[in-house]
Amino acid sequence: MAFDKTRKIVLTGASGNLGRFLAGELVKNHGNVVLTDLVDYPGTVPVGATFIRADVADADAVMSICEEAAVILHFGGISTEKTFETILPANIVGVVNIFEAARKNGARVVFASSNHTIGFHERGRMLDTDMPTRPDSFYGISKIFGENMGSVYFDKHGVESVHIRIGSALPEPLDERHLSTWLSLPDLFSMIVRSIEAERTDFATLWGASANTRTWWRNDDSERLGIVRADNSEIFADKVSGPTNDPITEKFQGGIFCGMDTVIR
Ligand code: 15L
Repeated sequence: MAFDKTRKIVLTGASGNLGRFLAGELVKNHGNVVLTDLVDYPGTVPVGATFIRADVADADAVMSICEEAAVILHFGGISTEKTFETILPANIVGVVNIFEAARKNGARVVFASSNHTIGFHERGRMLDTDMPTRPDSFYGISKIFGENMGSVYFDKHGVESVHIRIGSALPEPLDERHLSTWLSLPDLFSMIVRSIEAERTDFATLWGASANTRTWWRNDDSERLGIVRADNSEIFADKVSGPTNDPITEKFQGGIFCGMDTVIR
């Protein structure tokens, strides 16, 4: 059965770069899009969407925003390495609140996970999504926590979720590492559309990268969800900047995150 486009879709992190891109695309085809973020939406809220300012760490606010949602696209929280004290409410408590709201409402969750779940694997090593994680930061650990929440909530409560381990989602790749990790914005959106519309997802994990010639990632749940990637970073190979002088950054898939100081407060 086709997805009913009048059903409610909630997008957290709507005021961020990816959030704003997704909001603008979603309203073209969906009639009930609710956007939320801790900070105001920059500029005009896309016609057809509603914006509610809220903190994902606030369980009551999340529960109320997600009432009767069919799908929750969880792009909210912290998107880089920060102190554990900052990560805890935004990315740990926040993701618990999202999955609880999904369980209550029978919603599917699409989670913006990250390549920093596997950042300390060496560059050039081909990874499958079911290989051991190797986080490079508190941020990466928080994304593994989100994926594990999806696993438990599916096995225990039947809550479906799709976890997109986003590489570098940018209009164009900027450096050499991005030639392996780049995710074009159209490829991101087509992953979101299939994640919303697939009849069933169960618990699924995707590499959030385009069909890059220099990829380090293979074997995810794309085929099962009907996801086809259209773009390849190789066309930008002559334009990107070369390697940095930092041996840690250059050695590992997570790049600069691997050398960042990970501190509690
Ligand atoms: C991420 O998870 C970050 O949110 C983004 O800012 C980039 O650093 C990206 O990963 C990346 O690894 O390129």
